[in-house]
Amino acid sequence: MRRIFGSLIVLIFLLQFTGCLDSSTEPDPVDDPEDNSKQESELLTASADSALIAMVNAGNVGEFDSPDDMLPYAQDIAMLYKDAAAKDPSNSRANFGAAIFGFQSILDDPAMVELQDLITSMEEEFPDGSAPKYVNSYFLGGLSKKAPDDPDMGDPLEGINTLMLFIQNSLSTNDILEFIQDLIDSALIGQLNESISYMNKVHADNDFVFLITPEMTGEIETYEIDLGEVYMFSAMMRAMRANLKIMNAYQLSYGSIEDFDSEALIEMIADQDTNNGSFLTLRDNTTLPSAEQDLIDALTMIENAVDYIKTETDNQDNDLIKQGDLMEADSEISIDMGQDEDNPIPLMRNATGITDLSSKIKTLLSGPFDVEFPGAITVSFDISALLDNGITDIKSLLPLHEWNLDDMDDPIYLVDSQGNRTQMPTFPDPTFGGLLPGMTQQGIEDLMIE
Ligand SMILES: [Ca+2]
Ligand SMILES: [Ca+2]
Repeated sequence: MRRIFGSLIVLIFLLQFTGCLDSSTEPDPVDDPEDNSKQESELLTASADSALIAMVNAGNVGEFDSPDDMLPYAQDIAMLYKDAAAKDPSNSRANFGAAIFGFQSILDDPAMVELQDLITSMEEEFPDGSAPKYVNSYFLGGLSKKAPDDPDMGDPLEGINTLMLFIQNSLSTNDILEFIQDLIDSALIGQLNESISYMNKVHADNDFVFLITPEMTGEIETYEIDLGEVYMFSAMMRAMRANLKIMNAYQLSYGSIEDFDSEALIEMIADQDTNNGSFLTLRDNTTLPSAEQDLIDALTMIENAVDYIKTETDNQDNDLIKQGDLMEADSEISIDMGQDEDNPIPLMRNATGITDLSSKIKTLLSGPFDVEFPGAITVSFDISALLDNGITDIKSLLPLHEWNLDDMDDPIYLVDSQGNRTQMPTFPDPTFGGLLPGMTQQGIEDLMIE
């Protein structure tokens, strides 16, 4: 998780370049209250810009030993941009700064603080050679400084058990998976909601420009960010939010952990399965459809970026994304996909460039499409059915089966529709909630044989 915090900070650091001093719009001295707000907004924006330069300079002189040292700066910068955006919602520079620097507030989310504390306490709690070292090293790789090359790492199951109990007793909820899902909702998706809403306001300003000055980078060049890059940021944010929503759409919690071992896990899953538990059920009816919309919107943002950049008339030397970059990408796509007659998805063949590729992916997301399998079998897929809540309980898709918990060596077996043991899985819903429209049990068997 530290690595994720680190990446976020690095992202913030990279995006800091977007906040150079570019106070091209001097506030006009007027006494209209609305203009006063505009003026205050401009002043706050200028303060945020200065704070940004201060942060970069502090970093440049080696003041930051760790990303945490940057946080106070980032907090100030975010607050100033947000205040400026609140004073004047049409201040696109303030909205842009608030969208980018708002991400630091993820670290202030109470659940995130709790998780950071947990990780810190974990590293202190388990000395080298303890059983959870195995878990630390392999399952949480990167979190732990302990090396995974110690031959005596202990029994992995014992390690998991100890670690799970430790986590359970350390968190405010004793269910780590529920905790993580809530954390993703509140901290990550919550912040993306906020940043996307700030960024939407920037889109309205067709003349939006940020210059990344040498003062910001210590380099000789000046770089320019305009709506072309802004649309790309917006696309990335929507794609990230869609991924998080999809990850978080189903209930992953299967209950709290009394004594975590493989038998207990199997018993819990069997209990969830036979008693219609909430494990792997849809958490609500809005998340997946809104993820689908985010994906489509992300593609639209990419198309907007391409449209904007292609019609730019200014000198492209200083642009982060240049017209030439897009032409190169277009020609690579048309060469690659033009030669790709073996692509199993006929719809995806012969894309002519970024915009065409984007529109093809939108089609994939919006309804059924064919996929060709060996043996001249064509199967229809419909991702949109899943994103339209086609599956409310993933457990209900499992092939017909019986639990046999008296024999933990063989606790589950497949049955056919008559209840007899079988090797060939029998699917209660061969369409998998509409993902495979028109699919039949026979169709699946044909595919498995092929
Ligand atoms: Ca330019
Ligand atoms: Ca540009």
